[in-house]
Amino acid sequence: MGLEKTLVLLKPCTVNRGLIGEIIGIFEKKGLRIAGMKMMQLDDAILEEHYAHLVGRPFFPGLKRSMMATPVVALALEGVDAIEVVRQMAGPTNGRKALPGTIRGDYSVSGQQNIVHASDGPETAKAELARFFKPEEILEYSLCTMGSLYASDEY
Ligand code: IDP
Ligand code: MG
Repeated sequence: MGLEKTLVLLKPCTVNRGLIGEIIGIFEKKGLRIAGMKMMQLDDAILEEHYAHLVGRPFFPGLKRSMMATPVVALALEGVDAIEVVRQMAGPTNGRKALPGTIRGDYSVSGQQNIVHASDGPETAKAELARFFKPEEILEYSLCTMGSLYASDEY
């Protein structure tokens, strides 16, 4: 337990479908703090690093194209256990398998065009936040609602 930060990318499918505000709103309503937020155009280099575990896969060129189709919105989200909380909110990779109630389950019918990227563990969260944000772009303010979001011994 403890406050953690995690990286979310709103993918180009989300930008194209006009869902930026709606998806950010889901994270806000959950009670996560937006510590960083920006739009950026991804390129080959950053995607080959970000999806290094998929570079050899046959779908990688298509995945890369889809991730460069428009800018993405990068979010640094903070909360207690935020890495796991956000992964659970995203749901499984394939939107057809993801349960209703998850972001992918509610907004995606695709194994690729699946609305969000979310860091999958503490090491990846750290590396991915550093990949997409300069240190000064992650802002350390505190929400005045903390006492309504958590019990005092939870954070
Ligand atoms: P994750 O996003 O749920 O962590 P990963 O396995 O890390 O899933 O894959 C990264 C992204 O690559 C997925 O979100 C999806 O957009 C894409 N992807 C994964 N597997 C496939 C596939 O079999 N076909 C097409 N795209 C895929
Ligand atoms: Mg992944």
